[in-house]
Amino acid sequence: IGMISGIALGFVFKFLLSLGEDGDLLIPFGFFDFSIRGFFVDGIFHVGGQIFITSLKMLVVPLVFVSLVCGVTSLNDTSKLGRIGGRAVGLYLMTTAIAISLAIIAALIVQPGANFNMTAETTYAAKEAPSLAQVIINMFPSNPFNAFAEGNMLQIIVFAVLFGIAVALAGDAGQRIANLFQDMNEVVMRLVIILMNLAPYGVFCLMVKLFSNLDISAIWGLAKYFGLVLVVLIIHGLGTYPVILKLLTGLNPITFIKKMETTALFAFSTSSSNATIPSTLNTTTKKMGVDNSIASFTVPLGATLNMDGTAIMQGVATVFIAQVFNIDLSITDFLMVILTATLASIGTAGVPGVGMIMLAMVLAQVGLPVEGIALIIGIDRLLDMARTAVNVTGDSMVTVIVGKREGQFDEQVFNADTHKQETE
Ligand code: DAS
Repeated sequence: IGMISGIALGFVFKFLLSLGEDGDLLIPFGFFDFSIRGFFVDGIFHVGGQIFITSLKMLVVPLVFVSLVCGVTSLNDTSKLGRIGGRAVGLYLMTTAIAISLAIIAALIVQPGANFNMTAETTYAAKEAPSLAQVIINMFPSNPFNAFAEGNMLQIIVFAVLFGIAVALAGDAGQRIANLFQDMNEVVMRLVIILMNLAPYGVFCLMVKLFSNLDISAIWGLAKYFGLVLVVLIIHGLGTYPVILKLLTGLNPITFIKKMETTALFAFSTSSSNATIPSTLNTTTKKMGVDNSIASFTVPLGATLNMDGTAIMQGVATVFIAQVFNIDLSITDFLMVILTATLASIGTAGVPGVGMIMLAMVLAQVGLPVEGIALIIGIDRLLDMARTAVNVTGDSMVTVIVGKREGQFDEQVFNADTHKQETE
C-alpha cells in the first residue's frame, strides 16, 4: 500500500511540478511564494525517506555482529559440529556463492540500470582496486572498535566469527556470553521488526520522492531490475538446485521440486525463512525421508546461514545501483560483493526485509551510494516473498544431500507419492 500510494502521489507531484517553471511550482502566498518542490518533494518526503534509509544502515552493524556471533556459537552447541556441520555449512556457502555469481553475470548482461544517469548525493570514492592479497589482509581488523565505527563489514564479520569461535571454546564463561548474545539477538531482531513496521511509511516517502523525479525510461529500468531478479531466482531454484541434487545424490529433482511446493508457498506468503522452519522440517523429514536427527540441525542452520535468494537480489541490486550512478565496478569489487554477501548471509536471520538491510552493508563495502536502495526498496516486498521461497528450497536441498551422505535418509519415503503423504 505504501509503495502504490507513494507512486501515485509521486506522479501527482510530477504533474504539478510540470505546470511550473524550472521543475518547481510556486504558489503565491502574500509576501512569499510557496514551493511545492521545496516543501513537499525535497522537504517532507525527502526527509522521511532519508530517515528510513539511515535507520536501515543504523541496524546493519549490530545485526550482523550479534546474529553472527549467535550463529557461530550455536554451530558449536550441537555435538554434530564436525562432519555434518562442516558439510552443511560448506554446501550452504557454495550455493550462495553460485547464486550471487549468477546474479552479477545476469545483471552485467541485461544492464537494468543503464539508462538512469542519476547523480549520487555522496560522491563515489573511485579508489584504485586493491590487490586480492590486500583485500584478504584488510579483512582482519587491527582495531575491532574502529571497524565498528567505520562500518567495515568484512572486518566486523571476521571479528564476529573469531569472537564466536572463542566464545564457543570458552567453557562456562563462554556459555554465559553466548546466552547474553542470544538475548541481545532477540533485542536486535525486535529492532528489525520495529523498523519493518515503519517500512510502509518510509517506502511511501521514498516512492513519492522517486516518482516525482523519475522519467518514464527509468521506470522501465526498475521493471527490468524486478524481472531480472525473478528470472535469476527461477533459474537458481529450478535449475541450479536440481542439477546439484542430481549430481550429488542421483535423486530425481522433479520429485524434490514437487515435494517442496507446500513449504515454498508458505515461505512465499510469510517472507520469513524462520517462520517456515516447521514446514521445512515437516517436508524434509516426512515427505523427503531425511532423518530428524539431521534435519533438526541443518534446517534451522539453513534458515539463518543460507540465503541464496537474498544473495541473488543483492547481486542484481549492486550491479543495478552501480549502473544507475554510472559507477564502474572492478573485478575485485565484484569479488568483494560475492565475499561480503556470502559471509553476511551467515549472520542474517530469516525474517521479512532483512535482505534489504544487508544490501546496505554490501553497497557500503564496495563504496556504492547506499541511497540507491531508495530506488528499489519500494518494489522489494514481492521480491522478498519470491527469494524467501528460494532460500528455504536451498535449505531443504542441502538437508537432503547431507541426510543421504550420512545414511540418515529413507529413499522410499522420498519416492513415495506426495499427494498420498499430504493426505496422511
Ligand atoms: N525474508 C528473508 C528470509 O526470511 C530473506 C530476505 O529478506 O531477503 O529468508
